[in-house]
Amino acid sequence: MFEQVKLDYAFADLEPCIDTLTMETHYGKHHATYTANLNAAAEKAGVADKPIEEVLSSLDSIADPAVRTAVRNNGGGFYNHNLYFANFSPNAAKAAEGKLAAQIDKQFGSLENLKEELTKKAVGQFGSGWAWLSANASGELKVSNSLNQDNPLMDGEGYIPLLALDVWEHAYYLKYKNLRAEYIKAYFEVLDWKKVSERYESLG
Ligand code: MN3
Repeated sequence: MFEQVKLDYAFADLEPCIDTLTMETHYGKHHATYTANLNAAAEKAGVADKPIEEVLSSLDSIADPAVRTAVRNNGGGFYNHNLYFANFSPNAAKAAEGKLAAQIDKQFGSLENLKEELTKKAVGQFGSGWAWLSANASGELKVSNSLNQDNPLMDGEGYIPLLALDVWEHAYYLKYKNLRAEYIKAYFEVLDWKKVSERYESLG
């Protein structure tokens, strides 16, 4: 049984950056639906007892194409949103810490440069999708984007997501309408770099 991440903040706590109605709809409806649909599809695929990371890294092992697509879309939707919501905080740390801070400086020069790269990928994602910061087993960072509910686990390159930036319209349309770039700025106001830094350390 796959379960939605429990939030350590209330829906209203991310105001005004992420509004309450969007949180209620996004977590309570969209994410809940992906999770329910994943549980049904994973049962059919015989992967309900596996860790989600393993399921998404080995989609080719699901023989039935329709079931495989259902696991890909809903499993992605489940995993991606768990990471997206878990990384928010009303008291978000605005700077990376420890090993992650050092690696960001090494590869990108500064956190501001990294945020610019992420913003470019997020703004440039045509249609629905995500922007990502991921790390591989050597600790190297990578910025990327993906279509629909796909994520770096599905690429088979050994990168594990640290940060997930949802650019589906449902993530921002109620408040920001067509202004995706405004939403992305607001996203960074409530993205907790302490949580992202801890996640990086936990992988290493
Ligand atoms: Mn979403």
